[in-house]
Amino acid sequence: MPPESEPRARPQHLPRAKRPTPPAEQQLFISDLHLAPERGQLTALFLHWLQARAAGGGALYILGDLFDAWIGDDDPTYQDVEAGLAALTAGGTRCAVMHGNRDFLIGRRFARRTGCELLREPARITVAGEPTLLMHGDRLCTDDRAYQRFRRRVRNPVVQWLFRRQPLAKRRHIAAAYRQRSAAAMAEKTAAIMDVNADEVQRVMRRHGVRRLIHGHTHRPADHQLRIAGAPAHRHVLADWSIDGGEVLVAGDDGLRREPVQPA
Ligand code: LP5
Ligand code: MN
Repeated sequence: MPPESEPRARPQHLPRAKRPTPPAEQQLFISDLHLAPERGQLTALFLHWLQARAAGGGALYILGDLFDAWIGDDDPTYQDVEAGLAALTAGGTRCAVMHGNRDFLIGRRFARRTGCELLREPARITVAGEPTLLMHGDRLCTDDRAYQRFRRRVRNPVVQWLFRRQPLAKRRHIAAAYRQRSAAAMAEKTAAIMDVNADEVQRVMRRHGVRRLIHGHTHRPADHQLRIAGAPAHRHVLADWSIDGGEVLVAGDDGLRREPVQPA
């Protein structure tokens, strides 16, 4: 579901943002920005938001698909984004990045350059005083058998090793071919198949002993109430971003709330 392309913007020319910074204990959760070189306005929106809202303390959790396609840490395409993240972490905000189904090749060199921590999925952390599980969300879509087969294939370390050995141009070409095949396959799938499987959600939450789950991937932002072993539980689905804006899930002293991200 990529947003339409648009002229390239130059984020480094943005006016300096004011900094009404969050208190240190706030945790910010985002996912599915799908940043791409042809979507410069979206990159500009994100970089501005990093300075104006995320900076100054607390923790930012990026739960997958920050990038539309990550083909290796040696790709210079996203240097502007890396610089923005490096400035954020240098300023004292912690930033954790989880792999999504588009950027699972993000590696240690990216982490070193940006000061971000790579967060293994699923990650169990404390949010608003409660044990909470963080995931990208694609693993929960177990009804989408064709995708799960594709996932096993591209997560295979040997396949990844072979892919990384290819020149950048060839990797770009392969990623574009995957995208094209995937878009064609998705056009044939029902919305229900591409959503999370309710039994899998229950199984994962029980296994990790949590009653709160935060994930992205499905682009269906909502706060779901469910019951686990008879007790109330919550599944928070993060929103995807576009040039028209985005959304952040904010956890602070007052619990969880959604905050819009609007273009200037
Ligand atoms: O992300 P989204 O929402 O668009 O779609 C996903 C699923 N699609 C994917 C595929 C990615 O979009 C491809 C981009 C990868 C970029 C990274 C490059 C690094 C490659 C490294 C290799 C080691 O994840 C989609 C789900 C959907 O979410 C909802 O959950 O349905 O899954 C599919 O559509 C998969 C298809 O069902 C099967 C695709 C078969 C592709 C076959 C490969 C063709 C070989 C081409 C040759 C070179
Ligand atoms: Mn995804």
